[in-house]
Amino acid sequence: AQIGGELRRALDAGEFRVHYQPLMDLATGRVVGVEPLVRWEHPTRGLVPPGEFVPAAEGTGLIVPLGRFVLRESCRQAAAWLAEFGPACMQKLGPNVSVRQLHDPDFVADVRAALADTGLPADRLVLELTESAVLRGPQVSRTLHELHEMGVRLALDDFGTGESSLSLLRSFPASIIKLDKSFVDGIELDEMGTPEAEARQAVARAVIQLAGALGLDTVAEGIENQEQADRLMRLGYTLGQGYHLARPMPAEAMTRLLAARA
Ligand code: G
Ligand code: G
Ligand code: MN
Ligand code: NA
Repeated sequence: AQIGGELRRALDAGEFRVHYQPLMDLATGRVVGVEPLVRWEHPTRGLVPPGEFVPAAEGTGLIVPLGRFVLRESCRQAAAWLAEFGPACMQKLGPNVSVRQLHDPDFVADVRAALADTGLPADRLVLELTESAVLRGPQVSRTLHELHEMGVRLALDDFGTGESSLSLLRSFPASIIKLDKSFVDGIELDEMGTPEAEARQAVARAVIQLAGALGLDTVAEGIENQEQADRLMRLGYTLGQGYHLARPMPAEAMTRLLAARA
């Protein structure tokens, strides 16, 4: 209960910041989009990572206004980058959306207003949803279809970790699959011939084949070294994200990266 009050106060006090991690073309290193990630600039604790407060914000419902803030701020920033650096570097703005936000009756209107007010074209926005968030019945399904009709795209985040990834894709209007980091970890170690590494590679291969068959784009997450990037490219992945490519960073640092790599 205490963190609930703290988060409300922090939101009113303007203590949340949006950092950005680039999505990159693995072959060229060019930026093709960004994932906004919220941070809490706490007056005494310093920069607090989302893992330490997003679950609490989801539990109390504060994720609804907090998510609205992240959406607006990142749409505004992406529109500015789009104007300055051109469409190739800002193909995807991928904010994370919690199930609580999808259940908020104002969510579709909030997205529409954020786009209208910032001038970001709808086709740049790719909402990142997890499988568990999407598997929540007719209300969520209607919301997703309304967003889809607006021209907003949807990405399935952490793909492969859910209960029913395959059947989900039949009913869900996704445009992008994000291969979960757990399948990228150790993917470069197949020369050792361990069953675990072979299984990860088999999943990564199956996901790219599935995406190809369904006409979806893929992004490989959590790439931490060049060997992983090389292996993923050999499997057919063209886009990636991870500490090896770039860590999440403040907007000003992202502007400098875009100036160099757009
Ligand atoms: O940076 P870190 O690994 O602590 O992030 C933990 C989790 O917080 C990740 O799963 C990420 O998707 C989530 N997260 C980061 N920013 C946001 C946000 O703006 N909204 C929501 N709902 N989740 C976020
Ligand atoms: O759940 P989601 O996929 O949105 O999680 C995004 C989180 O993953 C962010 O908090 C981001 O900081 C983190 N992340 C991004 N790239 C890497 C990476 O290469 N390694 C690790 N360990 N975490 C990463
Ligand atoms: Mn994400
Ligand atoms: Na992700």
